[in-house]
Amino acid sequence: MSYLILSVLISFSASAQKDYKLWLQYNAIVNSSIALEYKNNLKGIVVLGNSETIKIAKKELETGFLEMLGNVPEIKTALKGEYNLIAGSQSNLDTELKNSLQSDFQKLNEEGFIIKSIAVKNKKQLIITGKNDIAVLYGVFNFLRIMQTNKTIKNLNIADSPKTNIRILNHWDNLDRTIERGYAGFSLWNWQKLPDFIDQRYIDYARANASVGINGTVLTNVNANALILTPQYLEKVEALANVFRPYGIKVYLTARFSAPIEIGNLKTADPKDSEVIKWWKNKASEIYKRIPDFGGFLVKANSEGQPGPQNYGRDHVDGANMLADAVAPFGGVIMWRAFVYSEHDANDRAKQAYAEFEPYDGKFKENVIVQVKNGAIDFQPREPFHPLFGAMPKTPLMIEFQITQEYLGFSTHLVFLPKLFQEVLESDTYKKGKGSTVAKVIDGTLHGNKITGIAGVANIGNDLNWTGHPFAQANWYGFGRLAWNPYLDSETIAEEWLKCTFSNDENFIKPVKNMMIESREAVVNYMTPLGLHHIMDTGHHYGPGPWVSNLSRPEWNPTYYHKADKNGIGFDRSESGTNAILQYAPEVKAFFGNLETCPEKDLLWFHHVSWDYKLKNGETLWNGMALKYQEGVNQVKEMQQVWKNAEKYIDSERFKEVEMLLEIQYKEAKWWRDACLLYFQQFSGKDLPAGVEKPAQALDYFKSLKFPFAPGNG
Ligand code: GCW
Repeated sequence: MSYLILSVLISFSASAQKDYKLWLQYNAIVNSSIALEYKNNLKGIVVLGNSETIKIAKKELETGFLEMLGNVPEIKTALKGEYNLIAGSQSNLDTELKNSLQSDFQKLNEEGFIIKSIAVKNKKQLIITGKNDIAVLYGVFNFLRIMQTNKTIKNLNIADSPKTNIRILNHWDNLDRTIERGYAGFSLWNWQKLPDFIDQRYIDYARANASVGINGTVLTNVNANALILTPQYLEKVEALANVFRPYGIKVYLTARFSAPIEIGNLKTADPKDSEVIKWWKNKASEIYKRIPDFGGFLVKANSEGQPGPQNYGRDHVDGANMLADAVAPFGGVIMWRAFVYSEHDANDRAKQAYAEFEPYDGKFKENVIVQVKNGAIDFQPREPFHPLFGAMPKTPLMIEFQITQEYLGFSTHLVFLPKLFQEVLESDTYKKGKGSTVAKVIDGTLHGNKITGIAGVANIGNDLNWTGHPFAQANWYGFGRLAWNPYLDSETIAEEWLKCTFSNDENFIKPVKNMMIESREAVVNYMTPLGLHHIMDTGHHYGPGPWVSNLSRPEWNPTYYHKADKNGIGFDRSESGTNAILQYAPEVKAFFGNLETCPEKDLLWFHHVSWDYKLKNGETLWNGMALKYQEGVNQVKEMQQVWKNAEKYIDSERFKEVEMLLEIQYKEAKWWRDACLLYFQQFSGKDLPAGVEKPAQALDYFKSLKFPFAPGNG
């Protein structure tokens, strides 16, 4: 092999490995004083216990030290001398250590950890502990993050517990390995080779999740296939569960409501039918025999054509409670989705989930948690928070975010989603007075719920870099961090991620972090500014399609959402319109309902206003909207510049990937701007204001674009 080919191959694989390694790069620490501090203060490692989980923790520490500092401290089997890193769970600590940490342990829940500099018999040590081995593993990953971000370890005193119980990825993965709304290749789950072939990817996936505290995974699409519940598949699920278990990750499945008919030979799936009840009970015990820590079921029922209890004249409570009874003896939960709307309901789609679910408050069994999307329509670049948050005080609600970018440019556009997630989590529902934030609803503190959770629709596939776009890894990472602590600031998350993924160099971090933070507003600006929503093209949802009006269901048409006409644009959800604002607390209703107080970022979500409506900056709505579209385009251009300047700080492969993707994003931002403005201009009848570039093509051109094989669209 020639030298050239060889070196190309080597550099390719080295670089591809970087992409694959996500935020666990463990780059050598270049700051010599920090490196020295670690070396001087950590001369030995004592790992207590010998479970699979503890072995993983130990290996992780060894890898981390070796890669970041060039060598591993002495591995000791018992505590001797000083400057040791001790890692082990409470029950494995000696009495003296246990006693000295008593008050710290009191602060922890089952999954929380302590990282603390302590003195034992006057000897300095650093301890990582928790109530069980999984908690220790979380502590180890946290410690390695401290190392990766080059923080000092002088006087560490951390006691950190996750604020939610169920921190879960929802994979919309089909059994044929296609992924609904997946843009990073095919499903990781190789059903054909399971259970005997364990792909290294499963292990790496579990490790990555554990490193950010994710503790659950729903393997299958909510548009469910009953076959996953047959023995043939359960055997495969069991194999995955065995891989994930030592990483603290529970497996869940989607339950197709009609499964008793499809795979159980019953005539009905009526949740009140005794045969059906028995079938699910047996199915649950069959699953738990294989997977004793099986998490439970996620169910999409009577939504977008999925079967459900309503097919038998029953309601969501009947359906959820029947399944809840089946898994309750084994400690399982039912995550029942509130994503419902009907084409037979002339009501504003944004009102339907609340209208249907709010009356069910207090009626679900204890082990049911209702899963509610962050907004009332569908994972748009921006939506006001879902009115169900805070409205069901007697029912645990979990939030569902979409990490995969169905409506935000697939895996082609760089959009840092934790900024979006944070905006929702911080929103104040006012349901129990000021400060009743969505975060407090879902972490259970507002209403004192026992089960709590956050779900994220995964953006992971079998692409080399897992998520299609190198920066989409940050959305997986950030989701995990916010699931652990919904009060984290997205800037903190961006900074951590950048340091762990690329470099600690401040000259790199500062501008690139700003770029990430800005990226969310950029996508809103060039797709759906000022509260516009759901104007994406049909079916695949890629690119603009504000003109689409021919779909069978009215609420699938973009024209339903923007309601542009000669007089103006926007969906009137105020008192003069559908009065959807009535579903919010009075303070919020007043705030959104009044043009004076409604934030302009939500304006067209709640109001239909004239093209001449005066915005706060003095511009007319038409001019302001056009300028927003232009601003979005300009922001992407700036992102490109920031990235160019970052070239010298990182490897060339990831630099190039992102550079090419940003070029596409820039092209497509212009596409969005031009297509939307040309279309809306037909109604406004006004010229584009100064500062907005003239469209390069006519409207018909944009309308003619078709994407027959767009990914993720079934
Ligand atoms: O946003 C819509 C998507 C569907 C998805 C559905 C849901 C899994 O377009 O692809 O189906 O939401 O969340 O159930």
